[in-house]
Amino acid sequence: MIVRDLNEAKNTDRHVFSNGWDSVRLLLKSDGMGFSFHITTIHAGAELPMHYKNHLECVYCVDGTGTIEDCATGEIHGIRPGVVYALDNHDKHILRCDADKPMIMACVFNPPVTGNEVHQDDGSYALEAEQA
Ligand code: 9YT
Repeated sequence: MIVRDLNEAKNTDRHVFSNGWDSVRLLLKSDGMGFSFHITTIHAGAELPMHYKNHLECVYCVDGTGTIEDCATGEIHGIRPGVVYALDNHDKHILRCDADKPMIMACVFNPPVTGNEVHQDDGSYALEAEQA
């Protein structure tokens, strides 16, 4: 059994920081679950274009508000606590966080991330095999 505490994982090597977001990877590929599980904070006012070509991702909003734009259709969906979105078609999207406070998101990735991924220019994470 694996038991971890978000507050203890903060500011360790499980906690990655990037432009407009930071993420605590509570479960990684090395944990052997077949998926990874992250608690991601989207910073207030952030606008994040993303395209996970190599991964499926599901995201549940725990706190904060914003929108997700489906780049294929132009459709914009409200994000608020209780809303989940699943990128079942590797959907290219833009996540926007309202300016007043951050969004706290629980994210699952399949296949699991290893912990070292950074966004590539096209908004994706490389598959492990593709990484140098
Ligand atoms: C909501 C969102 O941005 N999910 C992506 C996960 C996060 N960027 C991470 O942990 O890499």
